[in-house]
Amino acid sequence: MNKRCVYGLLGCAAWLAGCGAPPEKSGDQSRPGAAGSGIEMAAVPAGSFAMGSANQDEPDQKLHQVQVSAFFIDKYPVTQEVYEKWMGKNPSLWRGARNPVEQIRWREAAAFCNARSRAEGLRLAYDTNTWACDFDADGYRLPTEAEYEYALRAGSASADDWFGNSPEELKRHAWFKGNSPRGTHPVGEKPPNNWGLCDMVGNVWEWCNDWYQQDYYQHSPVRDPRGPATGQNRVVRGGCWNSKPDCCRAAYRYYEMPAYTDTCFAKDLHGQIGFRCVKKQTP
Ligand SMILES: [Ca+2]
Repeated sequence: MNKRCVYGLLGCAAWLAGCGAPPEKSGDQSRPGAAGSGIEMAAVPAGSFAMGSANQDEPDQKLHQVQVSAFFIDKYPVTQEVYEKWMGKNPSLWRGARNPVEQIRWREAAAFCNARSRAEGLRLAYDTNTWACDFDADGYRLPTEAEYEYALRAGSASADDWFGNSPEELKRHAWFKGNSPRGTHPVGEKPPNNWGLCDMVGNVWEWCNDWYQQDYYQHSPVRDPRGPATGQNRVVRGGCWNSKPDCCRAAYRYYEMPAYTDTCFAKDLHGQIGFRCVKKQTP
């Protein structure tokens, strides 16, 4: 990854970008009828895809073939109303019930996954002492970096995003710096991708489960890569409301310290990292 998309103020990693989905009149991510806790999810089929970029200027994005097992993923980033309902607080800077929750640490996102699993009687994915992820558990967890890119691309062979790479299409499909100069937007305002997922590009960066390692793609397994065993930073993906177009590419890798809430010193550049959950599909 490179940090050229970052606005480094006072050494703080600044963030960027935006995207959206189908108008949801009821607007309630937790409405009855959705699976489990009422949060709408989509079924992502097993498959393989070309992960990364052919661009030689991106040394951490080496193009390689990856196989991904089937999983479920939230249709939207976790909203503020849902996070507050489950966790009893809302740390977000850009307030709005349907806006993505932001300004939460990686561990807080993992804790939300556990709370959701507990409420549904599922086996917790995260050990609350080590925060290691149990991929065999049927409970909720954060997506792997490979799952995120696979779900974002949604079967498209486009080198960039599922909607192609034109600036106009990016404006139509995502909230990013080009159309969202200040803050997040309610989830689902931009069109979904082919698998029904909204805001995968833009609006908020989204925490992934993986530790970030620049050369990980050089030696990662073909099947269900889960990131290096340890690291200092966790991967974030998809770009945010303050991102330049390059950071909104499906292959673009970014990262942050897991203890960081994204509240850096740069005023108006806060509130850029959110998350969504996945869970395994049991045969
Ligand atoms: Ca996003």
